Amino acid sequence: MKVIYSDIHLQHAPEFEIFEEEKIPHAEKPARIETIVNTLRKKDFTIIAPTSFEQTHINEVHNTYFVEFIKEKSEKMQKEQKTLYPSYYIIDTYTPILGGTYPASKAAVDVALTGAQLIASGEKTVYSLCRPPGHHAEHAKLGGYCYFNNAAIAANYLSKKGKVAILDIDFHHGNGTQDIFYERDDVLYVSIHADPKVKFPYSTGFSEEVGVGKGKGYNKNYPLPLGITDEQYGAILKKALGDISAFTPDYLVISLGFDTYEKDPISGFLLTIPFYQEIGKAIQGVGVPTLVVQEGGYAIDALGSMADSFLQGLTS
Ligand code: SP5
Ligand code: ZN
Repeated sequence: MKVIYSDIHLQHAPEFEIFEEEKIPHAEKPARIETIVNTLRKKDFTIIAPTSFEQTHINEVHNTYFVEFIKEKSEKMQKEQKTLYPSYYIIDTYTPILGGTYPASKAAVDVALTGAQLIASGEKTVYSLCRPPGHHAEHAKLGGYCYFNNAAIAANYLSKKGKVAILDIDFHHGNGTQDIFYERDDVLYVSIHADPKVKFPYSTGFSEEVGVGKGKGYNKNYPLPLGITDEQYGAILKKALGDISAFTPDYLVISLGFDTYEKDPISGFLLTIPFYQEIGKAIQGVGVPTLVVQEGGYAIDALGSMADSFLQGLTS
């Protein structure tokens, strides 16, 4: 199985996020992806560098001025060797722009699109090791450690070749992906996540959000209370995969977060490492070509084992 990885992500290394005026160490660290790729290198995976795609793929999903904003602010920070905590085009105070942010975010999009291209040309499963993550990035807003929405850009690319379902199993609701596809019926978005009443992104991810216009019925949220166990999660995953099968997609995009893990430092579910294999197996059971896009997951020491467990299930 092919794994797409670019070391350009290392250029984006924010030191702090701001939580209610307090500067705290940034959870979204370069070591996250390094530990996963190093684990997979020791196993039977082919690690491939991405090819560079035109920026038009980003502009089909994001507002042009927003894309320019990230690029220009990042170039400015590169020159001044500073960090910007933006005041607009943003939903929170966790997502600073640094000199390396644009190159890393563009490379993450290339990692996702290279995976999508392989899936479109007949590959059954591909794992795109994107960093920074993407699912909180909306049409014209960054946030939640996300700049460009890698999974949404890949799904939009695949939507030109067939029907696409996105399953988002990050701990947090993918407000960005929901926003981007909310009025579309050719891309189904299904998300399992923590109750937004208690966890980020707070303002979206409720079950009443079902899409609008012709997109009505093509957005499905499963918000769950904190403390969810493997067994409880498995039951909800089965329902979510049922929604996806009923849609009869040609392609499946997984927004994969490992922040559902019991020891994740910022989250609150109780999933165990062996259970990721069961998740992979259940997804494999849908029988649709699948692009896996990395999102969150912050328990750095366990990320390699989680990825290994998940991929064993996915390729079983
Ligand atoms: C991609 C992804 O998983 N983004 C998640 C962003 C959520 N960030 C939440 C940060 C919460 C910080 N909590 C600090 C509590 C201090 N008392
Ligand atoms: Zn998350």
